[in-house]
Amino acid sequence: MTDRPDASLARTIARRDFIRKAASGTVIAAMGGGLYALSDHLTAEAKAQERADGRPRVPPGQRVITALKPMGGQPGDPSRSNATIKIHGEVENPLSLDFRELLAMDVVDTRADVHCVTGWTMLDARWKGVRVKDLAEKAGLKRTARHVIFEAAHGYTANVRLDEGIADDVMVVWEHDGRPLRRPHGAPLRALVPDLYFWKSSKWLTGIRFTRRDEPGYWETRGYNNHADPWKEERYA
Ligand SMILES: Nc1nc2c(c(=O)[nH]1)N[C@H]1C(S)=C(S)[C@@H](COP(=O)(O)O)O[C@H]1N2
Ligand SMILES: [Mo]
Repeated sequence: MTDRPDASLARTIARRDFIRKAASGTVIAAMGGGLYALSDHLTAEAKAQERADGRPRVPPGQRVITALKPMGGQPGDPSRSNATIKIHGEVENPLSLDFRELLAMDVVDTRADVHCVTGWTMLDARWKGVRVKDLAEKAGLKRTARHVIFEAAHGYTANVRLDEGIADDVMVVWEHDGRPLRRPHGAPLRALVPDLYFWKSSKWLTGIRFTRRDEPGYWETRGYNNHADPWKEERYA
């Protein structure tokens, strides 16, 4: 095996994998340019589960996928040493934190399910990072703040209502499943807003801006729902 199989070998491997997964009751779907494995077994199993908040584990219209898929976007600089994240807007003390300063905060290692609007759900993904709530507190969030804008490289933004943006499980993360985020998944830093469709989780995160007024972001101004609650299937505007 070489590190970089050529395209035909990659196709052969993908095909073998396809046959193996098909035989085991798992289907592969092509979406967003890539192949990925949807598991009917896992979907059925998880559909019977309930979350602590009483909602079903799998939101309506979703199927369970076995590994996080890179869904694209325009990457920023992946290096940790160049990374800074601005906490600004409706705060008393705007901050610009580098990677070391993030590591010095209360670092959380947790699990969260994520739900992509294209129909896949990834269960139990592991994430390491800091809570947005803690960042907001450190910067001195003003009472005038009503919305959170997750700002990313090349002008990508995603808007989240303040109460949902500073919920306990909303984070800035740099590790997924025990490894540094890979570049397609937003290295070095991405937002994680697990209970809204995954487009709200800006990759290549550069800032968190608190605002008085709502500011629909990249997908929200392109036909997608402003709120994006997977349990209400708020997919489109
Ligand atoms: N900066 C940035 N962040 C982004 C996007 C993007 O295009 N640019 N795409 C979003 C969408 S539509 C999804 S589904 C998730 C996908 O994350 P993943 O590629 O790690 O699966 O990232 C979100 N974050
Ligand atoms: Mo997406």
